[in-house]
Amino acid sequence: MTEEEKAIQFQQRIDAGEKIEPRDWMPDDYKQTLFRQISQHAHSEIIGMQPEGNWLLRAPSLRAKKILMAKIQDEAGHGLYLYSAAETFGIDRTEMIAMLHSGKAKYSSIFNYPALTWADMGAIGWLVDGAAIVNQTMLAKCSYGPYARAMVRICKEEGFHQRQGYEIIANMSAGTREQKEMAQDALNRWWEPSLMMFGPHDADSPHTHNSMKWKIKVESNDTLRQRFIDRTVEQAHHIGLTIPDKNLKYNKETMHWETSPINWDEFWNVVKGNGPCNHQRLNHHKKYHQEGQWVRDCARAFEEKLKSESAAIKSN
Ligand code: FAQ
Repeated sequence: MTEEEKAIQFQQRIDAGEKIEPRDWMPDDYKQTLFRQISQHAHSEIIGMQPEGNWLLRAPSLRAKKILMAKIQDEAGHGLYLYSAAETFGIDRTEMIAMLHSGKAKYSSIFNYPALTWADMGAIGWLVDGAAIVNQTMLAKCSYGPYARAMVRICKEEGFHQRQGYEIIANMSAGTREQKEMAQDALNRWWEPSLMMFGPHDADSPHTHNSMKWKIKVESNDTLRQRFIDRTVEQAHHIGLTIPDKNLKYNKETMHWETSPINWDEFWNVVKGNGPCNHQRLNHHKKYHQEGQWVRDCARAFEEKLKSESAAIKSN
């Protein structure tokens, strides 16, 4: 088959809803788009452990600490599934981490904001994991098999993450005046950055057209953002919190909540590396990656030892 015929057949498989697997033929652009997105997603899960890790030793009860610990460990697991899915393109994790450290690979803008109080643990679970679920439930239908399968598993855990965050915020909202103020303050600070997680508007998103044609994304950035807004506004009202947007209004005709324009200058500034915590997050990752070198060396030496022992057994 010519390259052109292969491309036509590939698109027919996508249109028919078939999954593409690592050994199947696929266009280079499809590969590159997926590799960029999956590796960025993996880095986000790992860098995303930092804002919550910061609060582990200050959790207000043993129960809260155990839940937070389990959640952070889940995020590490998500990173591992996603690095494995990205490795199906023949680039190993060492290279992906080098790309993160050099600034060639991004991670989600949301993790460049500081977690200032315990209420932020609630806001991260409720809003950040809440946004992640909306996005990832869609990605579970993605055309690339390894990514779609990783997403199914991840979404199950994200459901628990969102609920534990909402529980923290709901309890604080129903608590003392100071606790309610902390919950409101966390919502004020995390609301707009959470809306930015979905990426630029569809009209300004360079990748959406091809990603939707290839069913990497089956819904657009704006559609998903609106779904998140509609869900979250109701959840905030239910526990007596106010969405920090003076232009928020319900449109009875469209049956959607309308919000103020998003500050895209801030978004691009954060994406370009100038957010409040970009340097801190990346330096932290570099430091502990370097300090963990001996663990990787031991694991590699052990693997070599096993290989040579099994070769010796086979030759006897
Ligand atoms: N941050 O054309 P589009 C989580 C970039 S996991 C930084 O719309 P696309 C769990 C984009 O890369 C959160 N960069 O791009 C958790 C592109 O840059 P490039 C992570 C962003 O890919 C919770 C350019 O802008 N989730 O939260 C962002 O079609 C708590 C143009 O954008 C995922 O990664 C952003 N927010 O759509 C963990 C989900 N948005 O390469 C720990 C998978 C856009 O041209 C604690 N990713 N950019 O230079 C996706 O679904 C997509 O990649 C989008 C962007 C929707 C993020």
